Amino acid sequence: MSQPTQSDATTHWTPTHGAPYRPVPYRPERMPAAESLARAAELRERMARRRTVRQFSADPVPEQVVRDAIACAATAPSGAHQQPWTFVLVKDPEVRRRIRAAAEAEERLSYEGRLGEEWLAALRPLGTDEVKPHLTDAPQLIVVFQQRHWLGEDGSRRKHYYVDESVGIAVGMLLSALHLSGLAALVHTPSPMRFLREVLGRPANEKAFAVIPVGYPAPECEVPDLVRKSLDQIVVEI
Ligand code: IYR
Repeated sequence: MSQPTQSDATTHWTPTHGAPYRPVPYRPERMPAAESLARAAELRERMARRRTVRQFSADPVPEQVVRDAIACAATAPSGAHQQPWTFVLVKDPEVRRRIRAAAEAEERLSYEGRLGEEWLAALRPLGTDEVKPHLTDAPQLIVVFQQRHWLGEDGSRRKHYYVDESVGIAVGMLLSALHLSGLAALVHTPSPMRFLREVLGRPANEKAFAVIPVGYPAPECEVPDLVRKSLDQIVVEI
């Protein structure tokens, strides 16, 4: 089959190579149980060391690590394999200043009362506030958009399914990939996020999902002393 051209890809994109169902064999080599156990234990330990970071060093990170992490995220399962996500890597310092100014303006209203007392009380032990230096200071900034529906270059629309779930899974995989590659990140959700589509010039079918600064923790970085729930508290075996 010939490769689709760019224009085919944007106007006639399909999640497989076209209907009807045409399965291909999948025969990954089975991992011996002992190796699975060892890997799982090691992974559990490494993942437990991931922390959300709000104070970043200005040191640059290898950009290919970020690209590879995004490529990992993009292997996520998605509703009808529609891959309803766009990852915008924001490098332009002026654009980042605009994002920070707009986010801090919204956050100020939120922290000054818009969130409500119950929500503000829930955040207090985490020490968050409306000042968001990471938006300009972290060496990399990824803005993740959900494609609420498909929009072809010719204006054609198609429904997307399970968009929240799909993009949530992809962002989880992105955070894991970044962490396991040695980088720190933060999932920041300025609210409301409408301004991001405008500032980043994204099309009408896209809705911002999260802003993710990426880098190394600053030497003076501190994090809240969090308690993670034990497996007993979160796993039910029936
Ligand atoms: N979006 C705000 C508030 C905030 C909300 C939750 I829920 C958090 O877990 C953390 C922060 C902010 O980014 O500060």
